[in-house]
Amino acid sequence: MKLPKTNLFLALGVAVALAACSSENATSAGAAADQTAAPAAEASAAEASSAAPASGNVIEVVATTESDGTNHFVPSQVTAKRGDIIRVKLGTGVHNFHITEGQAGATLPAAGAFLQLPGQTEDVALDLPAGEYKFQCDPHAALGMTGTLTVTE
Ligand SMILES: [Cu+2]
Repeated sequence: MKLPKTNLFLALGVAVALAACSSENATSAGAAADQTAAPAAEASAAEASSAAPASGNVIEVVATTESDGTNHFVPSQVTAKRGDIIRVKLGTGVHNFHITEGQAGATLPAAGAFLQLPGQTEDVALDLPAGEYKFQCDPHAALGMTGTLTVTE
């Protein structure tokens, strides 16, 4: 029974390699459907959250607790176009994503549910007028788990 085990290792190796190549949002199975939208743009803009993607892009924001106990959104400064989607992904800890301030007259999305399983995601559609917004994790906002979102048309 060596062969099946070898095949499993090969399959895992391929999966890891694929995940590494598109680390922006390939790590959750739920992301698969949306990844075909703009793989090239994401590859070139990897880690560059300030690069404004085309409308409809998925922008991953990781909510995580570091080993030193601090809590962060990574990135904490996000630029997006109206119509884009923020995909909040849990690293470690328990966090939510809540846009608390923004353009006058904007209808802000409701506070997100708490993400508790590493890798769990929640999509937030940015049906918001251009402007500056603030987001936070509600239980950790006072500890600095906040961020800014710039929406462009
Ligand atoms: Cu939090």
